[in-house]
Parts: sequence; C-alpha cells; structure tokens
Amino acid sequence: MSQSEATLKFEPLLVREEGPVLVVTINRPEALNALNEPVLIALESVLSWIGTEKASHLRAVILTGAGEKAFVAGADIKQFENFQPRDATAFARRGQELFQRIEKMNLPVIAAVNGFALGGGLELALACDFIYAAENAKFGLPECTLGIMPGYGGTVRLPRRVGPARAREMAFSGAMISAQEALQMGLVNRVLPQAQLLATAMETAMAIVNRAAPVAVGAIKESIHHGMQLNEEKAHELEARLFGDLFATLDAREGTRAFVEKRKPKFQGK
Ligand code: CO8
Repeated sequence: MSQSEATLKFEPLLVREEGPVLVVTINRPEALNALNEPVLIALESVLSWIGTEKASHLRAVILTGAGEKAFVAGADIKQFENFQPRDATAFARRGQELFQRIEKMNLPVIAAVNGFALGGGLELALACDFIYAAENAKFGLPECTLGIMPGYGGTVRLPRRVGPARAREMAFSGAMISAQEALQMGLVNRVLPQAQLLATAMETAMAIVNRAAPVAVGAIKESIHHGMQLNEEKAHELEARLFGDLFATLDAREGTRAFVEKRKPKFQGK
C-alpha cells in the first residue's frame, strides 16, 4: 500500500482511500454482493462520514463489487420471504433515500460494474454519476420474475437514462443485457476488460480531480440532477443561479485568475 492509501473500517464494505479518491467495494462475494441490512447500514455510514470534516480532502468516489462475478446481484432476496406490504414499502423508501443521497452528493461518483448489476444493483449503479462496465458485466431488472417490481428507483432512473420503451422492455422481461448492449443504449459510458476496469475508473476520477474545481463539479452535478426534473425554462433559471453562486467562491476567482496569469490553478474546494 502506498503512503497515500488508507483502509477504513466500514464492514461489510471494503473502503480504501487512494489520495483524494475513495474506493468503496461491496464485499459479500459469496452472495454476489447482494444488498442486505448490514450492507445498507455500512453504505449509510460511509455517506455520513463523507459529509464530515475528516473526509473533506476527498474529491471523488468509485463504487464497485468484490470479486470478478458481480457488482451487486440485487437486494438480498432471502429477506423478502416474510415481508408484509408495510415492511416492503419501508424497505423501498430506505433504499431510495440512500441512493438519493449518493445522487445528491457533491462529489462525482463512478460505478465500476465488474459483473452482474441486477435489480437493486442496477438501481445502485444508476444512482451514481456514470457507469463503466467490465466486458463480462450483465445488467437487468429481474424483479418481475420474482413477482415484485423495482423499488430502489429503477422505474424512475432507468427510463430517464435509456428512454421509457427500453426501460419497459428490460423491466417487463426481466432479461439481462450485455455490457455492449448497455453501451449502445447509453446506460454505460465505457466497456473495459475486467482487469482494466478499476484502473480506468481511477484515471477518470483523477482527471476530474486534477482539472476541475470541486465547487464547479458540485454545481454541475446539482444543475444536471435537479435540472432534469424541471422544464427547460426552470432548468435554465437554475443553471444561471448556480452559475452566479460560483462567483462567490474562491475557486472561481482562482480559476479565472490562473488562466489570465497563465498558470495552473490551485483549487481549495471553497
Ligand atoms: N439475494 C440473495 N442471495 C443472492 C442473490 C440475491 N439477490 N443473488 C445471488 N445470491 C446468492 C445465491 O443464492 C447463491 O448463494 P448460495 O451459494 O448460498 O446458494 C450465491 O449468491 C451465488 O449465486 P448463484 O449460485 O445463483 O450464481 P449463478 O452464477 O448460478 O447465478 C445469478 C447468478 C443469475 C445472478 C443468480 O444468482 C440470480 O439470479 N440472482 C438473483 C438476481 C435477482 O433476481 N436480483 C433482483 C433481486 S430483487 C431486487 O433487487 C429488488 C430491489 C428493490 C428492493 C425494494 C425493496 C422492497
């Protein structure tokens, strides 16, 4: 481990800091990294920690699954057996809130999908800013084959990402699609050999860290996320407001001054 790497305790996750990038690995390979209660609690804890002063040096997050077979094969089906409607609604709301926290976080989050991303696993990847996939990755919403439906935002985010007709086809059939098909429909940004997946996600994360002002990335993230839910007129208003807000930041002053002075800017995230 290099000096700038540190491992943090958030079991059953593996959480590693590589300089300004946090690599979060869901670590239940024996259950294909299915999301059970301890995984959800650990994800909630990591997100809360990222919001603290101790994590203020972080600039990007990569989310992946342990092993070479699965990113996340869905919510843990074993816990559904005795669910009553009220339990199921509460469980769906809890996951939705967690995924919305990921979506609203002001750091870029890259999903590195290293295998199956099914049900809640695909929904988790969709809550990230964009997805890189290994060649062996498979995507699907198989809930209908269990007599249930997506409950962690799959019917909300997938149609916005790939269009409602493609989302319906996936969610009605429960069929899996390949990484190449996911690339063609714009669900993933890049398909990579499994061995290069994490390194490439890290390269992209570092390219963002090295070039972009953190306050700018946060504002862009908010403008796209929030703006997608507004009509064009309101979305433009939001963009103009966020654009204006950036001029109250030190980073915007530094970025424009550095350009004029022909030097590399030193951003502080303020
Ligand atoms: N939950 C629990 N355990 C799982 C899950 C899962 N989602 N997926 C795999 N596992 C376990 C298997 O049970 C198996 O355990 P064991 O060895 O103890 O039997 C182990 O992982 C390995 O899996 P397989 O032997 O099945 O591996 P295969 O390579 O044969 O098959 C598949 C891989 C095709 C991925 C297969 O495991 C599969 O179909 N998994 C289930 C996929 C699925 O249906 N996911 C959707 C779940 S529902 C969901 O995500 C809803 C989200 C919204 C929730 C809203 C809350 C109310």
